[in-house]
Amino acid sequence: MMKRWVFFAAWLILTAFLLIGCGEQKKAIRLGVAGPMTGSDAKMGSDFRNGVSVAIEEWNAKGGVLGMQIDAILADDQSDPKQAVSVANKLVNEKVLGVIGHFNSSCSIPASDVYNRAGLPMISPASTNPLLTERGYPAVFRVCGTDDQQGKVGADFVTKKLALKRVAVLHDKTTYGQGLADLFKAQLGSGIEVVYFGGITRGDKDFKTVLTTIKEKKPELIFFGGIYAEAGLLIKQAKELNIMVPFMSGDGAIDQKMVEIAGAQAAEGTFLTFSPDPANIPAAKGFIEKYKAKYGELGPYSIYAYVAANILLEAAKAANSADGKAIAEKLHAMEFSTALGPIKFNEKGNVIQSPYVVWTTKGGKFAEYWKP
Ligand code: ABU
Repeated sequence: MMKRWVFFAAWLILTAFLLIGCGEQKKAIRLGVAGPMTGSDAKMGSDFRNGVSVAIEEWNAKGGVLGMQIDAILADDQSDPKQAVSVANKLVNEKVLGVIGHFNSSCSIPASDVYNRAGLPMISPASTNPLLTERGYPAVFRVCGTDDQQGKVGADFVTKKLALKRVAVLHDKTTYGQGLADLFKAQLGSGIEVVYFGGITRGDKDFKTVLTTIKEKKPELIFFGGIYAEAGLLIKQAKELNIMVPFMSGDGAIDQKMVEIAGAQAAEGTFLTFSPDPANIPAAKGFIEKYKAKYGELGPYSIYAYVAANILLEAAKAANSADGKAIAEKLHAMEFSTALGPIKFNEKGNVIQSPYVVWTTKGGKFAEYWKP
């Protein structure tokens, strides 16, 4: 009889443990991390994943948010707008707290239609096309700047600092790449002739035909609106064709992968517009050390993904709610103390301050070069 009671008590204890365990599992809060986890932009997706992981680890060590531990759900949009809409619908169905993503503006814009309909907050670490925040969606935010801002800094650099007269402008026909090329061109000084303006196709590997056409136009600089993979190939092939003028691009190309693809020698002296170096921001020090110890060198948007995740979680904590509308209201109302310094959003969901500078490649690395 006694034996049976001991067995029964042990069963009760085990069941209680299992129930508590299951309860805890069910209670995890999930954060969507959306971007290109595969494909030619996958480095940016992995930078997002790593940046958000550091934020989640820190929050979980402090007890999570809203009394629950936090998990990331990765959503691979493959840099494809249709896939972005598909994964956005999945994240909505998964009832995530919000989404950190996407990377490509051509993905963030259609995905934001889905999140907006569901009232789900989205913070893009990296999508810079102005349209993302131009449609009055109350829960759509970005922690990066916009292409009208970086296009102006690029154009001012070419006009005032380099004082050039002949420029070729290329783009990758995407929302971001063509948008940035248009905004760069539109803001060049009136004395500058754009001797070539045209697009390449993403995924192509041989750009020698277009580069030969550009060479014949005798530009003093080639500007490219696009991402690091094509930028690297263009730089490499331009040098192979003996085109010795500087190459310039934007935030989509400022990644070590671009240097790897081009080769450090060919990439030397490339100009890139991007935000100032976070290594000079005291508040970024802790994150940078932690990230490097775990994942190696930061990508351009690693810290932006970390900051976006922290901001979303801070807003949920302040709202004391997982409701998207309540979180979005806090996102609009609060000023956030972040690793990039204080961040406040304007009524559109853009950061109020987002300075751009010109960087250059030197010895295979990136260094700040010019401030407007
Ligand atoms: N802003 C860099 C590239 C990502 C995008 O806006 O498409």
